[in-house]
Amino acid sequence: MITLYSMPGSSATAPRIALDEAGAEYSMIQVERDEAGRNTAPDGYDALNPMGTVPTLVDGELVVTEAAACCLYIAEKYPDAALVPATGSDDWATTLRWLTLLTNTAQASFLRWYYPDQYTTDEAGLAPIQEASVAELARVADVLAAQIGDGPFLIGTQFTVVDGFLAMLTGWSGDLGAGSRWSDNPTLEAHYNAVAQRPAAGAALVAEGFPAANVS
Ligand SMILES: N[C@@H](CCC(=O)N[C@@H](CS)C(=O)NCC(=O)O)C(=O)O
Repeated sequence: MITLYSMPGSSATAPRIALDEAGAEYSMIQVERDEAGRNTAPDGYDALNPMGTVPTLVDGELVVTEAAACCLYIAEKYPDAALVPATGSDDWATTLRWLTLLTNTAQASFLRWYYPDQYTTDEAGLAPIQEASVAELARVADVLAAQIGDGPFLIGTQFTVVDGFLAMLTGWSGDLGAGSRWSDNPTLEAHYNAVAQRPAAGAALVAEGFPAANVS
């Protein structure tokens, strides 16, 4: 059975949505934080995930880290759930395109906003790093909204693991405050609601501390 190592509302949300959409049986182990905000991972966790971050997915002997990789692994393991388009199709390539943008540009930018101290040793540099992240995230939001168009999902009417990933990031963007929230964009708000209205994905989002559909 699969085990997902997680922290509430973390990058593990995207693979959790994928597991729930697939109807997979799995267990979750929470990686806690100490008073200083650092992970206090269970013994042996660093051997599973040398970066010390969440998520980590363990399936028998297999260990998968990186939220995007976990999502793709789940999609391939549960083909009946159709959580990615057929391998090699145009939609599959497009799905990889947006998942890659979400993880290596958007998610990375959010992590710089959340943890600016990991990107500079200069106290005065913290605020500028966050400001640059907010600006980059605004650009990405516009690009994503243009891709979604009438949607409701990133590649039209098929829900994929990338939509769960995007809903997670839209949930995070609430922390950026009014004016910078991705849900301030009507297209991204409609996208979030379309994901949150799905019984499995919606329940996972709420369980991770994100808003239910149509909560403003
Ligand atoms: N690229 C990694 C990023 C993982 C990551 O940075 N996760 C955060 C939580 S969202 C984390 O575990 N941070 C370490 C900490 O909070 O101590 C992934 O996608 O899995």
